Amino acid sequence: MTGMTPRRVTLWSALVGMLAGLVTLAIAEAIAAIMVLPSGSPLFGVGSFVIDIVPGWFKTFVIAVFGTGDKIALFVALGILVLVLAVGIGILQYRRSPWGLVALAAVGVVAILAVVTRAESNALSSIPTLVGVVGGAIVLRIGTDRLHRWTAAVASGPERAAVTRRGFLVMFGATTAGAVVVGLGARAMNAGTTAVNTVREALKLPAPTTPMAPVPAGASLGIPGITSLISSNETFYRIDTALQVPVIDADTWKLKVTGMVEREVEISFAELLALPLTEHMVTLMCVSNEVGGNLVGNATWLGYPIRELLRQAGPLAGADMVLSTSIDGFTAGTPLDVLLEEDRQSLLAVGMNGVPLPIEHGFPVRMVVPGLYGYVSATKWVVELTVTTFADDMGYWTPRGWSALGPVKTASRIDVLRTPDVPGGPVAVGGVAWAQHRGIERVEVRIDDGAWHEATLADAVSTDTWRQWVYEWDAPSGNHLVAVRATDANGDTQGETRVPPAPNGSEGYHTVSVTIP
Ligand SMILES: Nc1nc2c(c(=O)[nH]1)N[C@H]1C(S)=C(S)[C@@H](COP(=O)(O)O)O[C@H]1N2
Ligand SMILES: [Mo]
Repeated sequence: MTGMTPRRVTLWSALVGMLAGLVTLAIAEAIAAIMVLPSGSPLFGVGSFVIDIVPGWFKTFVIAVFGTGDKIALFVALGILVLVLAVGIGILQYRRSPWGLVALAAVGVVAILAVVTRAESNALSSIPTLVGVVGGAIVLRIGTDRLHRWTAAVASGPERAAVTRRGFLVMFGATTAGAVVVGLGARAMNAGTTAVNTVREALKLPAPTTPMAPVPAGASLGIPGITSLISSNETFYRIDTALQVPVIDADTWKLKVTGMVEREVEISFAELLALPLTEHMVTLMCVSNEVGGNLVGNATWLGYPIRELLRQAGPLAGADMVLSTSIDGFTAGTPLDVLLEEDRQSLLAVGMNGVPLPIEHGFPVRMVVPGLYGYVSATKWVVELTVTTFADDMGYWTPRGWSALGPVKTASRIDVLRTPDVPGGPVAVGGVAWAQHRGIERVEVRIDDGAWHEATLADAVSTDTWRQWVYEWDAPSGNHLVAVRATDANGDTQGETRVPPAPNGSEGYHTVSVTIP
């Protein structure tokens, strides 16, 4: 059956268009799922765009006709629209290449406009549709070319026709199967994320029983360019091993305290929220941060002291580590004595900067321990605390070349070096410095090979947060090297010798070169 009637060719070109549409949507859904960005889904974006622009009387009419099935009716209508467009694009590309591609791009632009104008969208929301359209265009192009090859080969005899036919059908079948599997899987994930996000957004966190002391007005220097005291949840750095961020239903979440304990403890999310919660500002940091890097952020956390939960379980003598486990299998090993310290606010956090933890930062519950790098303490999506020993257990990163213990090293960073508005005027050099749980006592700046000059420090919020600093420099013209170093409250100055992040944190002075006109 290698003969090709014009009708059959049109049918196949329409099917190629449908496949291109399917691939576009499948890729877009998959990328939205990987980015934990359900608002990036073109189906969702266009659907919600239609709901917004449809006139009120029409909405009333649709609801009157379809009742609670109104959303389904919308998606059926959208599905028909996509189908018609895809068929048209496929036929167009076959008959008038490259106009099918142009039409696909135009549809893509409209979909992206719909997506990025949604209230839930952010700067990255256009990416899934964009990449999806590129993928769809490639399939449209290749599929149409193979179809041309097949139809052209029909004239060269049955053998050649059979080969080209197989080439087309294999490509078509394999791509269809892949797109269906990826698309359905990703759509299910996005739907799940949307559902959890809806619950998350509706969640009202209780007020802290132990609020933190008011932040001193002098904790921010108000100098443009210096990292703001509090990192927003949107810009807070994110580090994890999760290819697909765990999306946890808070209603079914449970935390177990097990291992070397007198009695196992289990707690639900509702029970956790009902406990007296503590609010505390902590600068969290990644051990992988290079000197001058930005894998560090500061937030106000709301949570229940881990020490209280551990006390309830009653750690047995001989235990010296708590292995916290994430729902995705990641683990961190934290010294038991650190978690039990009375004056260290190690929290099972539920809130970040006044809202429930964002999904990618550990919703519904994560750990935050002041003074330790994230990889040994800050387990997101935490579901189990096992009281154990360093001799018996290891956190995820320890067998991978990172130290079992991870106290944060004192560090300082230059964020801004603002040249004067008038030539010869002072230059503001500023940034942040941190030595979590010890506190920053002094920050100094060195120009070229000169002496160290003490910078002005912003007021400290506590020893657990970074401090802004600024130094006014009467800069002579020319090229200069500006270096910064910090000293913690124990009087220990950060090391000058450069040390890479592995195995237990980078060291060295952050140095910036500048040309003063
Ligand atoms: N479940 C889980 N929790 C995790 C990690 C991870 O890979 N998986 N990474 C840790 C590391 S290395 C760091 S630095 C912090 C980062 O937290 P953030 O992404 O909220 O900034 O999370 C920690 N918690
Ligand atoms: Mo990290």
